[in-house]
Amino acid sequence: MLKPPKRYKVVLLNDDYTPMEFVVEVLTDVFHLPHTRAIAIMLMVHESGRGVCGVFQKDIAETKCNQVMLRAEAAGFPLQCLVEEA
Ligand code: NFA
Repeated sequence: MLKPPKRYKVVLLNDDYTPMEFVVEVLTDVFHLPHTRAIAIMLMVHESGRGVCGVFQKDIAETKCNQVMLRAEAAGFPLQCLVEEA
């Protein structure tokens, strides 16, 4: 029997240095979220310390997580994200 693939959350972590606008831009670009949704997730991460950007199959979750980290690193911000089993 074919079993459904496991699902993985991409979790964004808060920090004190990454600008809010940069986080919103990354969320809209990498996760193709509408601007309002990206703002809501950014604020949730800012206020609670972490937030889920989306749930995907493993390879897609890892690719998106890498894209977030690469963009943050290229811009010189300490934004972090991680993948965990949903
Ligand atoms: N806490 C950051 C600030 O005050 C904003 C931020 C939100 C950073 C979500 C990382 C994730 N500039």
